[in-house]
Amino acid sequence: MTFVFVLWTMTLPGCGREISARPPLLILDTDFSSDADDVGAAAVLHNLAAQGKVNILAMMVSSGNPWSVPCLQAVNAWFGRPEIPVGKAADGAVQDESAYTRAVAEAFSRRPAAAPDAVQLYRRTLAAQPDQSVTVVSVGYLTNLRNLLQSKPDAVSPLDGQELVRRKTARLVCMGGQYPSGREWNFHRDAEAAAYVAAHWPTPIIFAGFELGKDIVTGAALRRLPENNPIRRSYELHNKLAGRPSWDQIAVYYAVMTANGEQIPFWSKIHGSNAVSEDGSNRWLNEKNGRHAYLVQRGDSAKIAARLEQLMLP
Ligand SMILES: [Ca+2]
Repeated sequence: MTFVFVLWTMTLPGCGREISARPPLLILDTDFSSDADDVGAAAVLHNLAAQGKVNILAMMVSSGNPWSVPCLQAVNAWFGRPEIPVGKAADGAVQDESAYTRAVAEAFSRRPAAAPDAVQLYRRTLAAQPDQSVTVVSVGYLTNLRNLLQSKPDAVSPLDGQELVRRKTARLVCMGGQYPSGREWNFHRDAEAAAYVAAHWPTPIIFAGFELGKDIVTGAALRRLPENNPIRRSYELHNKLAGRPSWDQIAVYYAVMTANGEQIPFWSKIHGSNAVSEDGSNRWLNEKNGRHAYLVQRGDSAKIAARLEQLMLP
């Protein structure tokens, strides 16, 4: 009890040093269906939370796959955080097949909780946080974030979505696009949403592109885990534990580490502006005062993969 009390007093607001002991606040927005790296990213996030490096406020699902939400809830419960609220996308979201969501949800979900609408959950969560405090990490479609930006004032906040995001978020870290130009899955599956968010998001966006994750292969080490582990099971169902690129884990890891002020040698930033077209393709504009940046790999691929894979294990 004493130990718990001391920890609590250290995190009470009041002076700068105590406030800095609070882990950064984060919301994860994931499609959690068509690929297994979302599951790997959730594992990385939970393990960083267990190290006290992040406070997971909420998670959102951007896919319309009916098993994505219960599957994500099952993963959260597995890591001992069943209380994390999970928001579901509005009708009309991208419909994805998944090799693992139903099987993992049915095997590991004891009691799926009701899922609120993602925009309502975003608004409620953001409105309750200090100004400029929340990092949003998107590793799926930008559907929910577009809907959030276009939301109207309501009972939880007199601010519209654009102003609420401007007030409460520190930045968006987004796995999407290809740099300096290309056409990538997360953008083209809901191209209108990707273009809208890139053009209207009012705080900085850091993009982690297709090229960043494709050679960072993780997942094979999960075969060392017991078979009744939902992360291992997801990768096994997805491609028999052959390993997958780590697009989503990179975005989560980068977001959490930099939110803690830690220098990571693996990537550097190129500043400018990301122009997303109606077909979901994107191209980089070298604008001096642009609000965007994309990440370029500087470190060794094997070292990055080893770091991320280690964070996918319990
Ligand atoms: Ca994803």
